[in-house]
Amino acid sequence: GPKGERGAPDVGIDGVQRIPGPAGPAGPQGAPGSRGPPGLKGDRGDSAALRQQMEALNGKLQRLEAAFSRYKKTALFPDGQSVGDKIFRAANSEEPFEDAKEMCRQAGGQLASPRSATENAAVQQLVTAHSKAAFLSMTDVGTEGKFTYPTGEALVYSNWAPGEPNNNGGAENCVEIFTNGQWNDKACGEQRLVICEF
Ligand code: MAN
Ligand code: CA
Ligand code: CA
Repeated sequence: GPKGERGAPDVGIDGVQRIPGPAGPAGPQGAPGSRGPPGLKGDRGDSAALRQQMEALNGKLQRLEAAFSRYKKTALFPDGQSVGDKIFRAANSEEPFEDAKEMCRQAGGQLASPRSATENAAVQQLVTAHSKAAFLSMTDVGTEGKFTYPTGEALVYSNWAPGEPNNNGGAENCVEIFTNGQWNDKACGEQRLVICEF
């Protein structure tokens, strides 16, 4: 409550004006005010809402990954092989090098270019399944004896059969891969199984 009022000036019994006394002490505390109107409904806490969204997304991702894993198997069967990010796929045809190269380019890929023993084994698997040697992408057309990828990059991996490459007859600038996984330089005009990589 508010302080008491200051006393009014007064005149004593002796007729002398007295100085007003000091303000009185604070009054007693007032009664509590009435209850206010209810506030707006509060949000669920941020972390709880985010957790629920994360759990829902995680469940969706799990189901998507499982479905994709099975989908990949059907897509790779029976003529595909996947190694890391790379997918090899055999076409059901045998062509001269330039035609084989064009087929893969048209499909958005390029001829098989195994850059490791693992990739080579994947290509070998397709060659074995078809019992037909396949062309790889590499040639020594630029400089005789120096095999490169289509970009001109030198080989980072090779698996030449013993005695190869021998440029037999002075005219072997393409590469075939045998069912045993080994490579031989071969005339580009020969027809070989087409295997592309994507
Ligand atoms: C033999 C070897 C190979 C060569 C072929 C050509 O197998 O000399 O290096 O590429 O003949 O048919
Ligand atoms: Ca050659
Ligand atoms: Ca050869």
